[in-house]
Amino acid sequence: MTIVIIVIALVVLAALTLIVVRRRRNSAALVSAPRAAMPEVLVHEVAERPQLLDDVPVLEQRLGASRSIFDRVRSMVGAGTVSAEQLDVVEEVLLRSDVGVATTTAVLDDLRANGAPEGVAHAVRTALLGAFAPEREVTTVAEPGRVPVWLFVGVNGVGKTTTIGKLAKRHIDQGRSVVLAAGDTFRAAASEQLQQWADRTGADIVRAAEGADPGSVVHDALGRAAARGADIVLADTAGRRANSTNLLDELSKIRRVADRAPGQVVETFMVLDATTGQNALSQAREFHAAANVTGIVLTKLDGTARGGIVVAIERELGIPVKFVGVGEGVGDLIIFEPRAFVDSLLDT
Ligand SMILES: Nc1nc2c(ncn2[C@@H]2O[C@H](COP(=O)(O)OP(=O)(O)OP(=O)(O)O)[C@@H](O)[C@H]2O)c(=O)[nH]1
Ligand SMILES: [Mg+2]
Repeated sequence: MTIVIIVIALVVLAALTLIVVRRRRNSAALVSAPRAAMPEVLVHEVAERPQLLDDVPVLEQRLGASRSIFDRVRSMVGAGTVSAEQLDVVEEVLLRSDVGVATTTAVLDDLRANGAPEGVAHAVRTALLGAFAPEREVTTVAEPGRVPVWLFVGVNGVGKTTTIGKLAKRHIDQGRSVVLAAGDTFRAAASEQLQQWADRTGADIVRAAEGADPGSVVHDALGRAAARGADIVLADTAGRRANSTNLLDELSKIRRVADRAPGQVVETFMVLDATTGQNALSQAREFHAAANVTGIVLTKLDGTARGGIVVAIERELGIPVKFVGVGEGVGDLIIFEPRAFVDSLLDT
């Protein structure tokens, strides 16, 4: 009898031990479960990062010819007094880069007077930075009850319509509803091109037949935007020669219409093609007079452009560059920041 009791007790003990051991294993498995899952999460993140970098253009990688023009300044060694040969190289590089004579002279004067305590590239970088206005704002709000309008002007082929497409995407990504006004009624293909951007970005669009009055298209777009409570109207205009008085008068008229309630023009962007160099400056002067430009969009900085034109525009016209185009894709637009721009040319 005693033996039977001992055997039963041993069996119960063995069973209890087994249960406890199993429980421990299970709880160990629970604790280690998240650890086991972590590598998957990490792999996922690592896989996505390169894509993100592809999507967000990095100015330095997109500057094309602009950065290589500054190679000889970036590679200058030594600090302190700047030699005559170094001054010659800086002068040649700055003129080639399109910063213009006024800025080049100012930078050379600065180097002669103050030397380059932290190296020539650093001194040129600081001098160029001084050409830019310290602040630049992009306005997206109008007076209460009015719809903000961004108007885009410029000569043929500079990138107005493409820039509008890129900006529509940006506004929509930021939660704004957008109405595009196809104010380029010169060619049927122009409003078709804007329609494609509307389809691609999910923006609303108002367009009219070829030859229609551009002012009335803008007027209709404002009506639609007001009725739908849209957040912003982006108005395209036909490319026009900067020296044609009639075309510039027409532009002033479009601007007046766009600025009448329920609309309010909060930004007039002059779009300039960076590859046209100093020509862009003379265009800018003509348009500024007709359209009261509030900001520049400088496109095609990714190609053969010599980026110094950005500096010349700001210094000689006093109009801030607000966006730069660095490619044909919808994401290829960068909010312009002088420091990042100058760094991308001159940082070693
Ligand atoms: N590489 C490059 N190409 C650009 C950029 N912006 C525009 N383009 C190209 O430039 C060409 C002209 O662009 P559009 O947007 O049609 O120019 P537009 O000013 O509207 O031209 P018009 O309506 O004829 O006056 C197109 O092939 C665009 O893809 C840019 O930042 N970089
Ligand atoms: Mg166009």
